[in-house]
Amino acid sequence: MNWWQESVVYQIYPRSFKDSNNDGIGDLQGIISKLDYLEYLGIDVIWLSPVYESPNEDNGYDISDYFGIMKDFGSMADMDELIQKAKEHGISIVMDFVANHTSKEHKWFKSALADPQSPYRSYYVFKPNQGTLPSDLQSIFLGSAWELDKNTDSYYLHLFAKGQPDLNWHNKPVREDLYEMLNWWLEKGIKGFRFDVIDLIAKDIDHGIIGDGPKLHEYIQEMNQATFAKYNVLTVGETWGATVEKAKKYSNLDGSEFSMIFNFSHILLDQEAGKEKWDTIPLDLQKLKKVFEEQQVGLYKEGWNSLFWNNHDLPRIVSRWGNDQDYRVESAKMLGTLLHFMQGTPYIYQGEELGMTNVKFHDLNDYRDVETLNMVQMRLSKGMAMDKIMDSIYKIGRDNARTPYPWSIEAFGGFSQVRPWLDINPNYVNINAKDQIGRNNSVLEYYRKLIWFRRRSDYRELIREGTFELLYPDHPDVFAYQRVLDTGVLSVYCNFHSTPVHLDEKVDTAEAILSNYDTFDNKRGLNLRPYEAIVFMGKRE
Ligand code: TEU
Ligand code: CA
Repeated sequence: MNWWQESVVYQIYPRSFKDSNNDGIGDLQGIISKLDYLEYLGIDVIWLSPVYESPNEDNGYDISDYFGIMKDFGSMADMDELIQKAKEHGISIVMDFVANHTSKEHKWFKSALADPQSPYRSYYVFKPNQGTLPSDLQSIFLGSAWELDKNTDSYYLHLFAKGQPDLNWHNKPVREDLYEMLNWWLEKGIKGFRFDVIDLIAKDIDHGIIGDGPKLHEYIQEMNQATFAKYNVLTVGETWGATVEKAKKYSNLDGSEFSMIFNFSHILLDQEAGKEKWDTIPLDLQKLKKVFEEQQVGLYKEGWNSLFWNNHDLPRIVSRWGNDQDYRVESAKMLGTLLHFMQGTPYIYQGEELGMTNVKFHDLNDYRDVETLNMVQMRLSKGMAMDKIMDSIYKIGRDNARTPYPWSIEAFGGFSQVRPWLDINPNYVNINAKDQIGRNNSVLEYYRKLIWFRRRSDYRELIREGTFELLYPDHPDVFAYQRVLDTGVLSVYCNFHSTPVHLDEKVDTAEAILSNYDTFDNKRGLNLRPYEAIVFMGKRE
């Protein structure tokens, strides 16, 4: 067994977690001050979104110095202190490795722009200006993926924002420099990396290949050997387009690539293939069941899953697929239950454990995300009405996930004493950590149980190793499954909707080990109330 197969990861978006010096921006000392809380929650790994030096065009996902800490967040001494103190709390730090692109402020890119003869020219993807754009390739953040540099009269490639020029991984010195950086951090005691958009690094623009370039796995294996293979660490690749077959390769149990990947196939089900993410469609529960079944069964003994509903790019799950009005607490717990009893390593995104919701700012000026602001410009220029645009931001915009963490009912949620860089969700007066810590039926205390089940309970082997069998595959409201091992069986029943459900099953409430309601309604069978989740031990008939 690998240690990370029994871990629960907690993702921190440092800008929004805790501000220690009251400048409105979360920082490393803020995180250090909350390590007791994280230990109480029971997680053992922090995935830290980027804290490197960055001009923040994309909030740290545009790195200008991989060996430095962003001043907003503190210093390298603070980072060393975080690594050390986290360790004392039994928590490992996994860093974010963003190397599909750098910032345009990185010294490599500056040198490439300043001098066409610079060796750093070939670190990036340039095309001479021949009067038109090199191609009609679009940036993932909308608009052309090519930007003209007037000085050298050439275009450079940026698959994301203009300030995020793409690196050319086909150039060996690029890879070697990046590996050096990885090793430097590993030597510091980092316990792993999350690899940002790793499926894009081997792009072959001249042949129209963006994702999954022919050399992708060669590079990942090379990087593995040159860096983290020597350490017992957790590595997770962010792969938007991974099928089960691809996932097997990326997370091969022989250790040749990553520990696991972030596979988005479940979370993209409310988006239409080939359409912009902003045009969402309703979730089809049958499809959701099918996708999870494919992953759970397909990767069994062949690879390893990560389990997630949220991250810093996704809207809050309780608003997305739960019910954040009448059943916020129930649906937050149900969604957590559904995920945490599957095989894989669960990831909790900050605030998910409180049942945090999406936010609605009425003034566009209160939004910060570059992706959102680009989209607004694009759609306005196409004549789309502002209220329709705002609706799509409310649904799927990334700032939903990025509002500051609500610690208490104090001003600004106790996140800071000044107005934060992005406003706090006004519902912090009802949804905050202080209110939920130690309160028996809070979402937070429920998440503590979920974590305990995986990490410390007698069920942990079953949760880690059991097979997955979907129950009621065609039921329109129920998502249920069994985990089976020769030592036992766990059955998880979730009502995914607000319609009460009756299942014709014998129920022995003595076998129930977890439920998101205080009482059972087991008259004449198994009755699931709105968003009810129950976990039984023992085989179901
Ligand atoms: O995200 C990859 C990515 O493709 C997303 O930008 C995605 O398309 C978008 O968020 C959907 O809304 C990673 C990081 O997680 C993200 O924060 C960065 O902006 C992006 O890479 C560029 O580094
Ligand atoms: Ca601060």
